[in-house]
Amino acid sequence: MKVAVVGATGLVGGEMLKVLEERNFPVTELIPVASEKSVGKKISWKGKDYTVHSMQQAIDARPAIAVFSAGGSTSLEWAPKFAEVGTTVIDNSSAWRMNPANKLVVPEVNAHVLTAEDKVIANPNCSTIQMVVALEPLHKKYKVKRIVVSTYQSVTGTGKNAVDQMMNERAGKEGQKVYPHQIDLNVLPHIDVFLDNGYTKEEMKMVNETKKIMGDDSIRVTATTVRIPVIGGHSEAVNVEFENEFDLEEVRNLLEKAPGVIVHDDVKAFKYPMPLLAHGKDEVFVGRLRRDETQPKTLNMWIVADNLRKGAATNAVQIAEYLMANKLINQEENVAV
Ligand code: 11C
Repeated sequence: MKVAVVGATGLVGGEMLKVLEERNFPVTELIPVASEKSVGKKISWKGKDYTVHSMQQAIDARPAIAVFSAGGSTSLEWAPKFAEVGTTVIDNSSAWRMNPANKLVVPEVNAHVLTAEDKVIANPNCSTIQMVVALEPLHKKYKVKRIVVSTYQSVTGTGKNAVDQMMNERAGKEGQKVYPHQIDLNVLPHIDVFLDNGYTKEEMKMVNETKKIMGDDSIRVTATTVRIPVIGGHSEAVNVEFENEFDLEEVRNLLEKAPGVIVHDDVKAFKYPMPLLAHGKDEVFVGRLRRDETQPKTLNMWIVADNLRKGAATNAVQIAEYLMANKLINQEENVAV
């Protein structure tokens, strides 16, 4: 099928192309889309060169699927125009996530909410995705009551310029700054903009998106999101209180059987998830499983995933795979001839 990758020259767009190739997604025609300054340039995919299209050229090609990683305002303007010609948009920005009419999907948790009428589907924030993948199997069994999460997020979540800032600082070079402070050899308790309630937008995404994806407004979430000078993925210390009592061995078994989760937990062998381990992988890694000894029915866990893969590109491609497998997209009329 025809697939448009909007924002193909960005960090997430690049990862999207890799994931489409690795998972052998049945792309008959790739339509890379980028900003006007890149239109007409070539990008290489699966050993072939493809011309970068403008938005309008991509719409005229009527792709079956368009995966967007081009920011909220671009998505607000252009996603509905793709939808009008029958394309299903899977959008990585926050633009549509909390709109009641748009589904917010992590396939391991709530793919079942998707229907053929969903033409603009939202891909959640990376730090939310990895947390809900690990919590869903435990929620089903013990019912999550309250989550206290602190994150340790990779600079790749900000984009290429942030990686450059960190590497320039590391090499003692001058360069463009995207953070208000040095990031290398530092930690910033600040991701996205500050809101009137004193939290950041990233923190409130974790609060609101978690409830929507898990389909349970009663789950209480409080978050502190932190940027650290790391590349491979986001890490999270999660303290989760359940409605019901749990058994630690059973928790481990549930997580071992859960789709998309790898339990990496043997402290005697210094085995715990780290960004270096998760980098380039599609799974969510879980470790440091232990009881909170200060409160009943409460578990501490450490969750790590590659934010550009499961946190963005992989999740979007998995949504596309689900739509395809369940015949929820216009595959026939858009097939290239
Ligand atoms: C970060 N989580 O690490 C952000 C990036 O809403 O999709 C992704 C922002 C979003 O900075």
